[in-house]
Amino acid sequence: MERTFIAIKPDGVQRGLVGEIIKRFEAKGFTLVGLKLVQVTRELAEAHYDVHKERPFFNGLVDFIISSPLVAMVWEGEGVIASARKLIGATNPLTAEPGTIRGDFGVSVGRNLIHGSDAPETAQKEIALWFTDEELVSWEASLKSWLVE
Ligand code: D4T
Repeated sequence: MERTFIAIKPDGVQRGLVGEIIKRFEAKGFTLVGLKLVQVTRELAEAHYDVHKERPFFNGLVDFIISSPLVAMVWEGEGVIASARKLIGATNPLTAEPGTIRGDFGVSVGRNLIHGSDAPETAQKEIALWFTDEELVSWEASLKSWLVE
């Protein structure tokens, strides 16, 4: 079953949006298989955003990610990677559609509340970067037969 890495960034935690954000993934019908509050090290933040290391916003982004705790999660479900990106909305919250997390709660690209893996390869890489196998729990929701044919 497909899995994706989702992080509620420090602004989402500081603004008290953890419950609201988790609620949306639960309500959609995805299954939470990993969850932890993390004070991220600079090393981990740089590894996570390695693909952006030449971009002008890289240092500010890393400083932001390590400025306060974030909530790291793994969610499971059919099509969860692409669907999570839709729930999250466009990178710039000002252009993100209303109804998406960024569209409903954000105004700035540098404070866009949440991260979600953008493809199967990145999901796999990010899950391995943020979680050990022991931290992930495989379980079947009793609601499953009411969510999936
Ligand atoms: P993430 O990776 O956080 O889910 O965001 P996106 O996938 O939607 O967008 P991204 O990889 O292009 O950007 C990564 C991260 O950098 C911040 N950012 C981005 C920023 O601070 N300034 C910028 O100009 C851009 C493009 C926001 C998300």
